[in-house]
Amino acid sequence: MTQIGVHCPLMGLTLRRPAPSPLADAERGHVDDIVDTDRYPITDLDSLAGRSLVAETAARLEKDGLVRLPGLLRPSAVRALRREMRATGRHISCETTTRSAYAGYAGDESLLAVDDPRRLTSTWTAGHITRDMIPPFSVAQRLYVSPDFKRFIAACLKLGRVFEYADPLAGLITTVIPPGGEYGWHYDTNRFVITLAVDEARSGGAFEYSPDLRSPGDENLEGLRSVMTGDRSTIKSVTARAGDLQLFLGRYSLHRVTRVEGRRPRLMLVLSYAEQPGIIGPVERTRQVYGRVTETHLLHAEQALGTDGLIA
Ligand SMILES: O=C(O)CCC(=O)C(=O)O
Repeated sequence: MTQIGVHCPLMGLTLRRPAPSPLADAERGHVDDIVDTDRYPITDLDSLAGRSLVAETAARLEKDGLVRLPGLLRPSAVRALRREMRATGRHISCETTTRSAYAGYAGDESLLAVDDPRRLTSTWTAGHITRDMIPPFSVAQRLYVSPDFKRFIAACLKLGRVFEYADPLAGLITTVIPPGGEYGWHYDTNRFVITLAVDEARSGGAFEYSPDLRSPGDENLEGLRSVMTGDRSTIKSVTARAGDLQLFLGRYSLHRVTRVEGRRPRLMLVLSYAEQPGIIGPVERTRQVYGRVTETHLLHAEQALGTDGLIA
């Protein structure tokens, strides 16, 4: 560990203490100490190795809807992240709910036929460490805001640029699935999501998905029914190890996390970026997912209303 000398004039001494950790910095934040840049040269995307990393990652993502980069995080960063998240995880509670596959189903469910697959639900038992609980010296914040990391993600998705969420809670969260818990079948509202495994389950806790079960203009409700009633013929399964990064196109592929076995919670860092800046989640959904909201959410909702209280 690097030490720095701090002169203490009262005692006439120079005290030694560890150099402060770098802080998250969206302008210059370097990540060479936390990302294995020898294996994954994300800080030098113009190099031959950088270009081939992006080309290969983008091609696998396009073909399979999912790509995993094993050991992207250096072991020392994995240990630090695990320590941080285990300590913060003590402040959250895990709730059990049953939900359909559609996080934002806008229609009136009671109008659906009794056997409509959109009524099918699965069980969720999980808690969330939200962005406001993660300190700026954490490996998680440093990676999330890093300009190099964002450039890498944008390049793999063939986007000009990606933006952090402006939402104080979402954008950067750790999903905590306790022993016996699971994350039910669902589609994401975002086109893509990035996950980084912090603590894997001793057994269970696999990520399962049915690639491209739906597509633009084709909801494939019969496919949804099959998967949610136990048909495994289209299912693929991956188990990430701590330090592995995964890019996943979750809007079209139904997915879930299977029951966590053993005594250790499964911790997964979820890094969400948007294609436009300024994204803030709606109040109702934020309350539903995280159990609370911030003033930013409330103000954002107020601003969407005219002064007469009607939708602008
Ligand atoms: O924890 C995971 O592996 C994936 C979580 C997930 O499905 C999601 O964030 O949409």
